[in-house]
Amino acid sequence: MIRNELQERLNSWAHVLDADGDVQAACPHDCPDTCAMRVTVKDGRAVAMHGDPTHSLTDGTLCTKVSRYAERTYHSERLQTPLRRVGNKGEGRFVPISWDEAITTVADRLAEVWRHNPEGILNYSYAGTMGKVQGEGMSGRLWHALGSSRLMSTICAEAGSSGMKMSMGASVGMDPEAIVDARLIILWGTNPVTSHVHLWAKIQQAKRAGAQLWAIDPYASDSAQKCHHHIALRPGTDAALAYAIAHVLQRDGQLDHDYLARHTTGAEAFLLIASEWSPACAAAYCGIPEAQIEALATAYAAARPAAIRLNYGVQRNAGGGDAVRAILALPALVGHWRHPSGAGGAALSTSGWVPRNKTLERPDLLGARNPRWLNMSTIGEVLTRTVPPVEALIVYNSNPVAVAPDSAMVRAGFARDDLFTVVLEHFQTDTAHYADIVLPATTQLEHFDIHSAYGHLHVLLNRPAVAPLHLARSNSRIFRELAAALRLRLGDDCPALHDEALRASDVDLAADAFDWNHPALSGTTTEQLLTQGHARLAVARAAPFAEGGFRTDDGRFHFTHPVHGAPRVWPNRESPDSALAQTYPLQMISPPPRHLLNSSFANVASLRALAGDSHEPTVVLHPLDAANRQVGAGDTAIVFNARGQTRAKVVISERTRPGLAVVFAVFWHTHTAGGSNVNALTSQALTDHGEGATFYDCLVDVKPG
Ligand SMILES: Nc1nc2c(c(=O)[nH]1)N[C@H]1C(S)=C(S)[C@@H](COP(=O)(O)OP(=O)(O)OC[C@H]3O[C@@H](n4cnc5c(=O)[nH]c(N)nc54)[C@H](O)[C@@H]3O)O[C@H]1N2
Ligand SMILES: Nc1nc2c(c(=O)[nH]1)N[C@H]1C(S)=C(S)[C@@H](COP(=O)(O)OP(=O)(O)OC[C@H]3O[C@@H](n4cnc5c(=O)[nH]c(N)nc54)[C@H](O)[C@@H]3O)O[C@H]1N2
Ligand SMILES: [Mo]
Repeated sequence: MIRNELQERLNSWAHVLDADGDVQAACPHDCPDTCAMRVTVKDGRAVAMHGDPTHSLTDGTLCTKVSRYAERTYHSERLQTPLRRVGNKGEGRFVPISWDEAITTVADRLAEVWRHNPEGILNYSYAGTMGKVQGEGMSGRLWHALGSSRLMSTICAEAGSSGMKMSMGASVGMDPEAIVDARLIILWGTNPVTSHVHLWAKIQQAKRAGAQLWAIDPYASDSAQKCHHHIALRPGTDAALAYAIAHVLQRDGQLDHDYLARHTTGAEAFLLIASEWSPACAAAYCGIPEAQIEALATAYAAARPAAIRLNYGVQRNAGGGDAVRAILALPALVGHWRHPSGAGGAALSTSGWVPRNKTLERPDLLGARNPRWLNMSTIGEVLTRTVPPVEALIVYNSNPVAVAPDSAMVRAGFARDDLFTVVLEHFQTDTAHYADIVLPATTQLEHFDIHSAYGHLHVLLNRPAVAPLHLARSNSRIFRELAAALRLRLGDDCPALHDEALRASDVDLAADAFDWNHPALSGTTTEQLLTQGHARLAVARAAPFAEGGFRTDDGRFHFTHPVHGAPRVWPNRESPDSALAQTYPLQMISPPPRHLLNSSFANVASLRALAGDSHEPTVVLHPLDAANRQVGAGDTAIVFNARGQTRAKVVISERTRPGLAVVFAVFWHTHTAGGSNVNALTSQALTDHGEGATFYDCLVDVKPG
């Protein structure tokens, strides 16, 4: 489609508000499912949200959280006006100011910092919305024009995506929806009942048709409890388990030698290591029965097609990237990718299938400048130790004070008096408490956007259903206005600020989000997107790698890497075998509860009223560990280590292993008794690949509170 027509058609999407009736929208949240939604509007007010029945994965239903999105939008605590801090940082005392004063204050300060050190400016943003327009569309252009410090977006998925890139060349794999046809499904470090319930519906469909379900998870998660088999390994030992499965496949003559020879490289080196990981050896290391490894390997070789759904829970520890590489090796060893249904292989992220336009954020505006990179997973260290220091921080689409590891250091950084902090938000979050200026942002019901997904192969549009509430402005508008204000102040010294890219409308940004000439967005796909608001990319569902064709340079699956060799079995940084375990003997993981979305929704009363892990912070302990510490069910306990502590209500259950504490996350600090959530305990250590966060690599102890 020619660009003018595309823009015109997108324009009609962005600007028509149905007075009464249903408005087509997309769920903005950081979840693999990215649902197509319908918003019922009455008298200019959104009154109900529904899943779109025409979208194959959404299939007419929304999760419990997002069906409350209108409650969140019309929440009495929504930020209404720009605010200026009058109290101490972190205290939460602010006064309302006008937008003029807010933009002037922010632009003056950014210009002042820029004049002596452009790298003194840093953005902190993640996937509060996954939309291309309200995400980094306009903001990315501004940071590139200014040449400010660049943020490494590592807090969630970078270890796994690096591992996937090393093995397969990109974040590609099975179409997750193809899983309905699998005969055996392994849920490896993922809890879809909680974290992407629409895929769970497809898995259930496969189960009803006779598929055998296995969960590999240290905790008997809601999903693991619904599987036929559950392997409750010690956290961070997945690579050893994968090697032991490979050991059995090799020993029992189950390798697909033809596939290995034609479509892979490095199998010999991988299999040599596997030969050392006998089931007995791995069983001892992983803390599981040897018979489970034998049974899983045998079933995995026999079932056709067999699918592995691995997700990010598996890679939040020291060896996360190599664990993903070792797991991805399994379908290549037995040729599961060959199955014509497309239900054989592995699915982590689908983002590599999306024909993204890599110039949306206009990195070319940097010219010859090469600003430093700073890692969001170590924001505590970045703000307290980096030289020259970060002097201005602009936070949007994220709540780092609550979600980043090692809260004490994060808070010390945000509390710096010489740091100027701006927070664009819906609510007065833990992070907004530390802002100098708070700017009220629109929600997905109030702005336009375009989306792709990381757990399915569709693209979606989001039409604003209602006008912005109060004085809220969209991220894209705020960054456009800031760019204009900075152009006035710095234009002659920073020519990139004059670029047209900084005047782009939301529709221009949407038109720049994808490569519309790519075959995956063929004419009919784009037409469908523009008429029904969502469309499946024209990517073959069936067996993308049956004949190789991986995204690596040579099209082969890579068992080894030229620099890093074969995947290693890394001990956790905070391993139960380490000296630290003498003082803090429990391993702690902090996965998501069902009705919160990272730290979003933590302030929605009707969700918090539901019983269970989203009601209040809890710590799940094995009966033996609880008895040893004299804590009883329902007591408040203190979970602690050298970095800090948090209070949580004790749940005693055999759903966890002896030696493993499970604390569901992420509640706001301000909602937690004692004022510190679980990230007071987590560390800023990084993963083997991708410099990702290691939230689930953490030793603690528990005492009565
Ligand atoms: N309801 C809800 N949904 C969400 C989110 C949310 O907060 N709430 N967050 C969204 C985001 S940002 C993401 S990244 C995804 C995350 O969703 P998933 O990728 O499913 O990952 P997690 O929920 O982090 O962890 C899944 C499981 O991994 C297990 N696990 C922990 N450590 C290990 C280990 O070492 N090995 C193995 N095998 N398993 C381990 C945990 O016990 C947990 O049950 O979910 C998204 N969806
Ligand atoms: N202990 C522990 N910590 C974790 C995790 C864990 O499993 N355990 N999970 C980690 C993972 S996987 C992730 S991805 C991170 C997620 O961490 P974040 O990306 O920070 O996600 P949220 O906590 O949901 O915060 C998103 C914020 O963006 C705001 N927001 C939403 N839409 C908009 C918008 O359009 N404009 C503006 N300006 N703001 C908006 C929301 O109000 C919300 O406060 O947390 C990590 N932290
Ligand atoms: Mo995430």
